[in-house]
Amino acid sequence: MRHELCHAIDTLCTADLITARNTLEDVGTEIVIKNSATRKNLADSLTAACKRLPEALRAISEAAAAFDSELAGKIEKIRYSAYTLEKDIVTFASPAAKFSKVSLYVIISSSLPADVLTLTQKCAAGGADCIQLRAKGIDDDRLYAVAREFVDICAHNNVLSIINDRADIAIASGADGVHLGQNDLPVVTARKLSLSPMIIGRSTHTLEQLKTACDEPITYAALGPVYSTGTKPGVEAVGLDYVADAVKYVEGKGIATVAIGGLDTRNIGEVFDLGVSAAAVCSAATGGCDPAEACRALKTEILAHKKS
Ligand code: 3NM
Repeated sequence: MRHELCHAIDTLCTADLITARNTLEDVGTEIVIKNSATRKNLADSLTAACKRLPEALRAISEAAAAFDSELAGKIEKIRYSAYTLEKDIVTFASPAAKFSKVSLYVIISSSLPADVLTLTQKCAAGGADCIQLRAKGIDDDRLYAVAREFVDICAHNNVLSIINDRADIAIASGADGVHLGQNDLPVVTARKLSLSPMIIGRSTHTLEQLKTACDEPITYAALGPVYSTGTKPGVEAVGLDYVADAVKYVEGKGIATVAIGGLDTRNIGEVFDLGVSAAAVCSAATGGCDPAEACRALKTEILAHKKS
């Protein structure tokens, strides 16, 4: 945008602009607006800068309109890009904004790099909004290598990438976030490790756990297993009642809810009817011979039930 702006104003004579300056008699230099320069944090500074940019561009285009309508038009175009730039920056900086687009969250539960990468590609093609790499019992060097490729594929397909359990691998591989189980790192500690804001999800199986999780800086709470599932054997199902109670509890807290466990095309609509933000699915998405088609079918069902 800076280059576009420089190019657009090439036709103006810089010497004329500088000699037209009158800082000494500028009435504006004496004005002090209370609290105008108070910024509590960098986010405040960003907001102020993002507001000032379009204002400045508007002033330039209004002035240019008096003598060069083509130049005014070019500046207006740059002003519109400034609004999109602000949106992109805020979205990037806010894990919640990023995660708000997620409805189909696929878990790839495999330690075989070839499987992980082809499944990632297929699920992304089928409409997964977010994919989690759940590779247990694999050495760190191999996990890191597969995580990097996994993150790359997700990024190319505009899909969010999450690493299960391991905040260190998530940060090192540049993933969008980490999913932490009840016995993993505290959320605050994981946040401290990361220089940029990351998505952090926490597993919860009871209202007690959910209440604790909501006091931590999480992006989403996973609620499950809704139904008993072979992917997590021996864990008692929490059922739809927990999902309903959890959705109510989380309301207004700015935290997303992700139903998980035993979900497939026949029952995935039920959790969306209760108001969850997303559903996480492993076997129903990746267990058959056509994961892309399975994801498409799940997504169709979700869109028929998801509340806006
Ligand atoms: N976590 P599927 S349930 C990995 O309740 C996982 O925290 C759960 O796989 C939890 O879609 C679950 O095949 C398994 O049932 C999800």
